[in-house]
Formats: sequence, structure tokens, C-alpha cells
Amino acid sequence: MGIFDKFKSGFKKSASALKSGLKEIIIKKEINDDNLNKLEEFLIQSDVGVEAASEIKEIISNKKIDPNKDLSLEINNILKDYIVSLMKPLENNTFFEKKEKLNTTLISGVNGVGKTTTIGKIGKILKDKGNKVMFAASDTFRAAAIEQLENWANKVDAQIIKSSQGSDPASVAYKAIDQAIKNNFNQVLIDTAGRLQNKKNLMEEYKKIANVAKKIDPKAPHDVILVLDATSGQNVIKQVEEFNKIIPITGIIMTKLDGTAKGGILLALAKKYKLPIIALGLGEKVYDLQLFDAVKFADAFTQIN
Ligand SMILES: Nc1nc2c(ncn2[C@@H]2O[C@H](COP(=O)(O)OP(=O)(O)O)[C@@H](O)[C@H]2O)c(=O)[nH]1
Ligand SMILES: [Mg+2]
Repeated sequence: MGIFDKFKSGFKKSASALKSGLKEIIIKKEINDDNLNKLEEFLIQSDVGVEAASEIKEIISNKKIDPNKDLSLEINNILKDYIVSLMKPLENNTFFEKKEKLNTTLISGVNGVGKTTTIGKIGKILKDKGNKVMFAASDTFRAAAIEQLENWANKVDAQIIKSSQGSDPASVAYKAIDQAIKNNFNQVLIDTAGRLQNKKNLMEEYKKIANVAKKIDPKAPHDVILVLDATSGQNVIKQVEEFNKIIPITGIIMTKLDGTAKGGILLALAKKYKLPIIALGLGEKVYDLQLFDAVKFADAFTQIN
């Protein structure tokens, strides 16, 4: 399966929800309030968010569409244009460009969203581009988390700095950056423990990682990537808000877009926050991370066959 096919198949469920919405309009061969409302409903069901859904509805109802044309195609094109114009400015591939100097990235997010897995996948892309990559096992909360990151480090041939379970996450990050500087690494990816955004002490600990990193490199962390799980629905909006308050987020990665009918959440996020979208997770394997491309996303989201 090529990368584009994989991307499309990842969105099959979201796209099929939309397809059912379009069917109503196509059968009736006209765009009236009733079936426009149905389309809006389907968009909301795929987590596009109320704001974007009603905007799309508005655009379609204001367009003079020739009823002799293929309506599903026409509406699909309108939708595609909407998505591309909204999301094209959020593309950011500079993150993956080879860096000349050390770049430190803090990976944050709540429990189980896919942080550790995503670090492994990012590590592979960066390695393939010729970077020297270091992982910092700053999720010291569970022994299994350290082991999981270590497995990824072995798989993608990255270095890892770790400590024992329960040790100070900030000191692991400090050590990793220190070693990276001494040994000419140009990428450090810091794993963190999944924390609930409403647990104050855990959030303090998260903040400390960034503060300690700054002591050794005033510009660190250069990137703060929030990992979000597409299956969490509208909760992701709250997560962005809370995490952004602690340390400003420089980009997001949305995982688990394979196997959900709720891929529209990315649109809702784009509408609400203008945060760069770094990449999308479409599976559990090493190559299942796609750099975000607005046109590909729009195509995959609106595929009707
Ligand atoms: N289907 C799917 N599963 C994923 C994806 N990313 C991560 N996972 C799985 O989600 C689970 C939690 O991932 P993990 O990296 O441990 O999350 P963390 O707690 O945030 O570090 C694991 O079983 C991963 O294999 C993805 O893009 N798609
Ligand atoms: Mg983890």
C-alpha cells in the first residue's frame, strides 16, 4: 500500500459518514434546507465542530449549483476547497528538516494518546533524514514506559537516556540534552508521563522539565508538540487549552486517525486554534506517521468512492 492509499484507508470511516450524508442530497437531486441540515448533522457527527459545519452548510447553500451536474462531486469539491483553505496555512514540515544545531522537542499529552509511539515514529523520520537522534525517557512514572521507549530506540537506532522508575523526569531531560550537546546530536525528543490536565502537581512537574531544559540550553524546548488522540472527540479542544496554558504549544500531532469516524476533529481544531499540524498518526507501526498535508487530508476526508 502506497503512502497515499494508506492515508486514504485511514480515513475510510470518517469519509463514509460523510458519504451517507451526501447520499440524501444526491437522491433528491436538489439542495434544500432539509438535506442541507442532514449534511450538517453528519459533519457534526464526524466531529468537525458546530462552527465549521454551519459554515460549510452556509457556503453550499449560497453557491448556485447546477442540478444537472454530479451533485456529490460538486459538494465534495466545495468541501475540499474549504478544508484546504482552512488547513493549508497550518502545514509545517520544517520540523522534520535536518537541523544544523541541537533541537529539543518536548512531547506532551494525556495518558495513552500515543506519545511514546509517536516519538519512535518521529525518531525514524529524523534518522532517515540524517539527524543524530536522542530520546529522553522522562516518563519515569511506570517502568514499562521506559522499556517501551527503549524498544523504540533500538528499533529506529536512536540513543536513549533513561533512569530508574520514579526518578526525577527533569533530571533525565537535563542529562539527555547535556549528552546531546557533548556528542553533537541535533535532535532530542523528550517523552513525558501522560498527565491529566487538571492534576496540578503533575502539571508542575511537566513545567519543571521545560525549565530545567532551559538551564542547559536557553532556547530549549524548541518545540512543544501536543499529541492528541482523534478518538477522544471534543475533549481534545480542552486538552489544547489546558496544555497551552502551561507551556505554549508549537505544534500538534493527531494520532489514531485510522479506525475512527471522527477524523473531522482536526477541522474543529484548525477552526479554533491556528496551531501548526506537524503530522498524523495512522497506525501503530514505525512508518504510520504522515507529515501533515492539507490537500491529502482534504482528499482523504472527502473521498466518496
Ligand atoms: N491505531 C493506532 N494506535 C496507535 C496510534 N498511536 C499510538 N497507538 C497505540 O496507542 C496505545 C498507547 O500508545 P502510547 O504511545 O503508549 O501512548 P502514551 O501513553 O501517550 O505514551 C498503544 O497501544 C499504541 O500502539 C495510531 O496512530 N493509531
Ligand atoms: Mg508513553
